[in-house]
Formats: sequence, C-alpha cells, structure tokens
Amino acid sequence: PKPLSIKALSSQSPSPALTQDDLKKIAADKAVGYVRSGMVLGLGTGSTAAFVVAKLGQLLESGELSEIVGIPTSKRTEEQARGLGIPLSVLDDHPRLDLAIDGADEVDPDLNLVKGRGGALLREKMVEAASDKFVVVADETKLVSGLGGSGLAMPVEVVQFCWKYNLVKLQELFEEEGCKAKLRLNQDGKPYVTDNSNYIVDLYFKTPIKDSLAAGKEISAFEGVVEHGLFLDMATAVIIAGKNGVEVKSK
Ligand code: ABF
Repeated sequence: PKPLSIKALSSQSPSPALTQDDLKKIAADKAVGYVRSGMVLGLGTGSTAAFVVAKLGQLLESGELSEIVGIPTSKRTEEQARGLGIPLSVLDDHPRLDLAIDGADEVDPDLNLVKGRGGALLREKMVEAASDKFVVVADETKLVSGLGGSGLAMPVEVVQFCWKYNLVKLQELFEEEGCKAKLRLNQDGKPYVTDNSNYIVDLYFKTPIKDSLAAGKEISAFEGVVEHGLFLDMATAVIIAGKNGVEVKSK
C-alpha cells in the first residue's frame, strides 16, 4: 500500500442544518480517504465507525477499493462488515496493521482519548496499538478540555470474578476527582458482558482527571483490571466534523 500522509488541517463550508449523524458521516467519509487498496485495516466500533465500515463496503462494491482486509474490534462490527462482504481476518494472522479508523467518546487538545462507552475498548486498544496509523473519527460534541471532563463514563474492563474489589479500588483511587464507580448494567438490570466475557466498571468524574498518564498506570496496576478506556498518545490524527466544517488535527 501507498504510504499514508495526513495533512494538518482542512475545512469545508459551514452547514448549520447538519444533524449529528451527518457530521459523523462527514468525518467517516474523510477518514476513508486515507484507505488504499491492499491495506490491512482496523475496523472500529460505534455509530461513527459504522459509517466508516458502510463506506468501505460501498467502495469495495463499486471497485474503487480492492484487496483490503479488515480486523474488526467487536462482534458487532464483524457482523456489519461480513454483511457488506468486507474480507475479514484476526489480529493473530495480521499482527501489524496499516491503518485503524475508530470513533471516540472524548478527545482532548493533545489528541488523547476516552473510548469504550460502546464496550469494545479491549479489542479497540489491541487493534489500534498494532496499527501503523490510527485515525479517529468524531463529531465536535466529543471535544473536551480534559479527559473525564464530559461527566460521562470512563470505562474499565475487569474480570467478573472480582469486579466489586475493582469497583471499590477505582472509586478510592479517584476520590479527589469526586469519582463514582458503577458496574455497567444492561437494560434488564443484568451486568453488561463484553465480547471477552468481562464486566465493565464505569467511572464518572466530577472534574477532569488531573494526570491521565499516571491514572492509566494506576488503574492497570489493580489485579483483575483487564484494560481501561484512556487511549493516550495513540491517535495519529483526529477528524472532527462540526457545524462549521471538518478539521483534521494531527500531531
Ligand atoms: C467506539 O464507539 C468507542 O470506543 C466509543 O466508545 C464509541 C463511540 O461511539 P459513537 O461513534 O457512536 O459515538 O468508537
């Protein structure tokens, strides 16, 4: 595949009537512009990433793309991609990917991310860590000044056996940030189970996390924690679609 070059900034004319889904689709279409025939691609999870997968399906069908191989980050994405005829494989057969494209829950000014509200954080992190480039697709509602600052969940995947131990430990760890830790539940009140058969403890912060790097290390150090939703220094570029245009931020 041709090398991927990511330009610093581009924009398009303001369109105030755009819905959030329109914005997600604009970001997705722009990200697909980085895909070349022959690439091994990480396929993200979530509603924005689903627009990426849909577009890839279209381009394969029209013959504009060929010979790509997708590594899905969740069973949901795997089903969608399979339905669209996208050739799929697994990380063990392709331990090095050319490019991964995925959504995010929060994006800070340094392109650090919170991910995993969709529950797929473990496979997302593995696939994205294995990718030469990781392009994030998001609408402007995902921008925060500091991670954890949206007041929404920052997920931690834990083994089922000791989830309460981790819940208590995590809440204590972030006491200063006014953190509430909650086991993620399904609508039927039963625990949400990830694709890897683990539970998720969601952390709700009152104030942004002071030192995300230290926080990530401290979370990972607890026995029984499998992965956390802080994706630090991983994104090559973030494509943010807003009512005033689309912006490509890269380091
Ligand atoms: C995945 O889907 C995640 O890591 C994140 O949790 C979520 C974002 O979903 P959406 O694009 O639907 O907002 O990318």
